[in-house]
Amino acid sequence: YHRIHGEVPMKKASWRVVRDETGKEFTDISYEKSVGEGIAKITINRPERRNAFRPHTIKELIRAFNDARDDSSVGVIILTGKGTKGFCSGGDQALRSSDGYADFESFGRLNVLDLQVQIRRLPKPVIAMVAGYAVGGGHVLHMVCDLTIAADNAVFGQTGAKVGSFDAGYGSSIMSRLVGPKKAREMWFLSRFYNAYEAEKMGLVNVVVPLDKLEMETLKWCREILRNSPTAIRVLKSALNAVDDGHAGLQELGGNATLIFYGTEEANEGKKAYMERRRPDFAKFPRRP
Ligand code: S0N
Repeated sequence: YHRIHGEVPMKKASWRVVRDETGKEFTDISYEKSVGEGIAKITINRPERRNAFRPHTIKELIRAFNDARDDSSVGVIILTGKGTKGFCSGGDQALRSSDGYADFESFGRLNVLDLQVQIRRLPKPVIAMVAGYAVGGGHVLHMVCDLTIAADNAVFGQTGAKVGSFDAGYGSSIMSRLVGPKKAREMWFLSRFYNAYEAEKMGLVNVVVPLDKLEMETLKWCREILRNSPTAIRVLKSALNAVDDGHAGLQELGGNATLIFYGTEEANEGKKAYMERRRPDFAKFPRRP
C-alpha cells in the first residue's frame, strides 16, 4: 500500500493572501490559500485578545469559509488563531451586552452560532490547528471542526459557568458526543482547563505535536486528505453528522445522494424525456437487489 501511495511530502506551504470580495484586506482575520495545493487557511487575527471574536470577526470568517466552500480547487480548510498564545478565547467579553455581542451596531448578535452551522455543513473537512488557549466559544469552534491538531502548549476548556454564559447548542451536544456525558458535565460545571495531552486522552483532539511542528503536521494531514476521493469525503462528513443533526443532517446527506444520482444515466433519462416531451424509459435500468 505504501509503495503505491508513498509518503506525503513534508514541506512548507507557500501561502497566497486572499482579500475580501471588494479587494480590501480583512481586518479581524487573515485568509490564505496554498499555492499549487488545495488548502485554505483562515486565521483569527486578534492576538492581543487571545483571538476573542466580535460580531465583525464572525462576519469575516463566514465570508472566508463561503469562499473556500465555493472554490473547487480547495479541498480542505484550516481554522487557526494568530500567534502561539491563543487559538480563540471565545466571544469578546468587552462587547457583551444584554442581547449578545455588539460592536459597530446598537444591538447584539450571537452570530458565532451561524458560523458553527456553516462549518458543520461545509462539504469539505475543516481542521482546527490549535496553539495556546481554545476556551469558551473558541473551544466550541474547535469542537465543530472535523479534526483538531493540537500543539503541546494548547489548553482547552469552557468558561461559561464562570463568566455567566453557556452554549446549550452544539457546544453541549457535540461535546457530550466527543468526551461522553459525564466528562462533558465536568467540563461545563467546573469550568476547568485541560492541557493538550488530557484533551487527547478525552477524545477532544486527534493528535498533539510540539508547537514548532504544528503547521507542518497539520499540512501533512491536509495532504493525506487531499489524496483521497473528495466525493467519498463529502458523503462521509455528512454521514458522520447525520444522526446528531436530525432533519438538517439528513437533508445534507440526502442532498449528496441526489448530487451523485444526477451523474447517472438513469437520472439523465428522466430529464431528457421531459425535455424531449416523451415518456421516460426506465426499463433498461437494473432493479438491484
Ligand atoms: C484565555 C485566557 C485563559 C488567557 O489567559 P492569559 O494568557 O493569562 O491572558 P490574559 O492576560 O487573560 O489575556 C490577554 C488579553 O486578552 C484579553 N482577552 C482574553 N480573552 C478575552 C475575551 N474572551 N474577551 C475579551 N478580551 C479577552 C484579556 O482581557 C487581556 O487583555 P489586556 O491585555 O488588555 O488586559 C483568559 O484571557 C481568559 O480566561 N479569557 C476569557 C475567556 C472567556 O471567558 N471567554 C468567553 C466565554 N464565552 C464565550 O465564548 C461565549 C461564546 C458565545 O458567543 C456564545 C455562544 C453560544 C451561546 C452563548 C454565547 C454567549 O456568549 O453568551
